[in-house]
Amino acid sequence: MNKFKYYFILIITCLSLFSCSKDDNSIEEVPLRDFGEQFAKDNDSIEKYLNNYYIEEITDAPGKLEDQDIKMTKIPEGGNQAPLMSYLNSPTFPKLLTRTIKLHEITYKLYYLVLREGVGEKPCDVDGIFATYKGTLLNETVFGQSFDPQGLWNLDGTGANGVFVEGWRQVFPQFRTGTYDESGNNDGTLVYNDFGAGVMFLPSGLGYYTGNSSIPAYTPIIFSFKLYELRRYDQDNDGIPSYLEDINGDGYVRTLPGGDPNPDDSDKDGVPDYLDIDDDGDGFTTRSEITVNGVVTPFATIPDCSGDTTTSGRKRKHLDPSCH
Ligand SMILES: [Ca+2]
Ligand SMILES: [Ca+2]
Ligand SMILES: [Ca+2]
Ligand SMILES: [Ca+2]
Repeated sequence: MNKFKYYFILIITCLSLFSCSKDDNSIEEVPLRDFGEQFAKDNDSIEKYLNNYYIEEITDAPGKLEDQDIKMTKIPEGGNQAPLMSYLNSPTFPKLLTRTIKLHEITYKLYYLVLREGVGEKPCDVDGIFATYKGTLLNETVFGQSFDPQGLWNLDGTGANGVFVEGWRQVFPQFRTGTYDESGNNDGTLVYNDFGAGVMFLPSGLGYYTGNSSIPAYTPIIFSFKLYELRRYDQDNDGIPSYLEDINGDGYVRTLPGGDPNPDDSDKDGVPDYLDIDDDGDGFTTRSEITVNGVVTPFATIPDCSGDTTTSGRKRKHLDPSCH
């Protein structure tokens, strides 16, 4: 039943993406640019930026909202400041890292700068995150920002604050949340410390490919960001939070269009575990397999077929099609 729902949602999504151009016959439809060619251009622009800009300042202000603000500035003519690119794979922070992503039938390279990793938990790519950000174009134009540490963004794209920027879903799982002191500052705001903070440099294919009201089409973008807290979701309501349906434990559970087969689809039916109400495809829903006397067993103590609830790495019964 849920699989049909999943496909139905996909169909609705496709329709809503393309419906705008259909009513207007006077405008000729422009085909999308080739993802590979556009990525090559964007990557050149981003690498040029990384070679021509330096870190002028990282604000060190523990407990304050401006903590870990970063100012990146163009290296002046003849200047000897260390360019951002010089932090590539640095053993110490800040460090510039890359991630490869198979999507749109091509392989993207994504650069991101880690100012601080954070000390708490890592979100997976369909969790909710409490984060602030500042978005700029490579020419330093600010196109958007949010300063509210209690602003919730849903990486799965649902809700009013659903995230549709692929780069966010790729980068945030590499960072951790921080700590907060609920007794707060004198003005009632919470005191946040040791949160993850960084900067992502996104080719347009991982940002807003065809643009939006404030970003021109086919434009690479930069987000500096801070990750304060997260909210776990159970998208398929099977009693197991989605981050625990991440079979290979890499922080990513989604299937990317034009990417690799999803390792987190236990029964290989095309619906990843986090959206599949019957993960092992044995005809018994996951929720029914892990419910005892009306109570859903917490993930930590879901037994394997023999009743073992403690051995790490055991095949939990909801993932064992020979057992239900
Ligand atoms: Ca689930
Ligand atoms: Ca995974
Ligand atoms: Ca499946
Ligand atoms: Ca099952």
